[in-house]
Amino acid sequence: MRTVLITGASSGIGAACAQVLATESNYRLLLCARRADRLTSLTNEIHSLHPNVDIHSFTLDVRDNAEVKRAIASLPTEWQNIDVLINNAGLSQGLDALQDGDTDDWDRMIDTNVKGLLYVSKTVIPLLKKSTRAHIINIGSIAGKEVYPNGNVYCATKHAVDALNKAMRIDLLPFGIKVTAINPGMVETEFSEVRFKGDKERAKNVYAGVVPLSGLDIAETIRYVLSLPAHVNINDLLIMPTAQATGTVIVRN
Ligand code: NDP
Ligand code: 8X3
Repeated sequence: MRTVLITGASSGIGAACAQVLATESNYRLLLCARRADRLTSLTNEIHSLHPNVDIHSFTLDVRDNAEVKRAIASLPTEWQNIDVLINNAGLSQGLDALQDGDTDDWDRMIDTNVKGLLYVSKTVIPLLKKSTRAHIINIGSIAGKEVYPNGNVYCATKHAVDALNKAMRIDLLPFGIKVTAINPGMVETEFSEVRFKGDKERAKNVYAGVVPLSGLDIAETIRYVLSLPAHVNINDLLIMPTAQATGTVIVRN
């Protein structure tokens, strides 16, 4: 049995990871995000399909280092044996040229995507070191592989995730902890609604005329990555909708 901690489990890719891993008999799920009501309904939904899956959820804002430390330290003893960390919590805010950007948006992205990922990793690594099948999955992005117009700070945060993934792979090697980056292209989740601050019409247009990836597509990939034998690790994986070649080269019907 492996215990998986998923950050940002209340929506999109994180919630899909919980749903997919719940279909296997060898995972216990530790789910966190800021929205408690979402975590409760996800837990109920999973339990209605898979009543035997062990789930523990807790609220967490990954930007708050003290809260991260407190939340992990106060997990019930039986949930302290974490084997897998999925660093998924993240967001984009705005899509403006750098010179027009909102510095509060920059802070939110850097604090969540970079500093939050670091705080959670630093706190959980001592627990992972005790596991014989430890694995960190970092959710990067195509935005961590290239820069697209107006993507500036979001792209910078995902380039940082790319660098941190490589750094973890090196620094955690002596402990046998696997480290994998999953870098998706366009995935239809609440991501664009968050980026455009609730403008549903603008968010919907991002996916107009294409079949984007779904959270489940990414979760199925993660299920595969986690299922590989102990001696095999996927370091870095770029996964795109068939209709998308790069961040901006997209064929729309
Ligand atoms: P969603 O907006 O659907 O989900 C984002 C999740 O992150 C939510 O569960 C949210 O929970 C959580 N989150 C945001 N801020 C915080 C915080 N401060 N503390 C804790 N949790 C937080 O988007 P996605 O599922 O698409 O995004 C998941 C990851 O995938 C992100 O890292 C994103 O950058 C990345 N990604 C997304 C792509 C896409 O096209 N959708 C493509 C490539 C990468 P809550 O609000 O309840 O805290
Ligand atoms: C999310 C995908 O293309 O908006 O990381 O950067 S994109």
